Amino acid sequence: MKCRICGQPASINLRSHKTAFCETDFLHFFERRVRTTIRKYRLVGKDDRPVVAVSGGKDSLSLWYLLSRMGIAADGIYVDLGIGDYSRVSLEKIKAVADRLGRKVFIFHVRDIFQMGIGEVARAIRRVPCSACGMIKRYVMNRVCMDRGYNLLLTGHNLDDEAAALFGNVLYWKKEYLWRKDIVLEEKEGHLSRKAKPFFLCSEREVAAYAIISGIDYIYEECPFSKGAKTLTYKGILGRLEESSPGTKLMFIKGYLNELRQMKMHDEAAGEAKEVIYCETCGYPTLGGQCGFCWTLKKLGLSYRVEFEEYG
Ligand code: Q46
Ligand code: ZN
Repeated sequence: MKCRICGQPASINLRSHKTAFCETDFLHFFERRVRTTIRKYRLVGKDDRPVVAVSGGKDSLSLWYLLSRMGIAADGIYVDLGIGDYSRVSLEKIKAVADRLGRKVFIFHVRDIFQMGIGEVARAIRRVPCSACGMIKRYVMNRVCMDRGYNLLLTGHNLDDEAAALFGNVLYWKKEYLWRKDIVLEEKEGHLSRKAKPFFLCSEREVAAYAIISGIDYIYEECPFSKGAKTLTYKGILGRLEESSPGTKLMFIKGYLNELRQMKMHDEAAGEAKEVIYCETCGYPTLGGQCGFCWTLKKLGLSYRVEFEEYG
């Protein structure tokens, strides 16, 4: 197979786009697509002060690197979950990219604040690790935005992540989550910062190829708590569908975005604003009383404290 642009032997075959590229032309193709997505959905404006949620994996580190190549200067934020070597190696990879880009990274150490790792925190509050982790990460990321003057949080979620999550929400008709996902979430929805996902329409395989070709050293291991996660099963099912009908995942997600746009326009026209309640301890949006973060600290007998190590 030959590269569509230069005719040299192709290194990556993109069946969902019915095309193939050599390494150099793939990089241009990928960056152009992300740039188009950012413009089309107005993910980053010239007055924005963005921060990237980095995990040490290919998605977030690639995003951080690509933004820098586009001239979008963004610092990073990492939540160190205190999971042994996994967290330690992740942080090493993040610091290497921070050095390469000349950017700063804020590091929140779960063990410093909660005096235990995420697995033990989850057990203490009787939640599964991923649920405790999600709650703490969301809180900490918003805190960095509020305290350090960032107005936009960018994450590396890719097409496969979003398609798997949507598939799960549709399969079990989780209406409370179904229409919450979006490529960009405005702050008026109860979020303290805008949130955007520039890789929403890029597959995991494309992002991995971009990372490898760009020489980004990322952590290959998955978080040990991801083992047995349902989203991995959904990814497998969608992967098989994609194999027999290339482009299915992209159609699924684009169709969802179109439906969502129409619903949001309808809601705005009907003036259906939802009331937001704020945590009585820290002021974070919550369902009532204390937010999950403050409640967890209280449950563990700890006082409210949020601190970050700053690197770079
Ligand atoms: S949620 Fe769960 Fe991930 Fe947190 S505990 Fe690990 S697998 S890192 S995206
Ligand atoms: Zn709170």
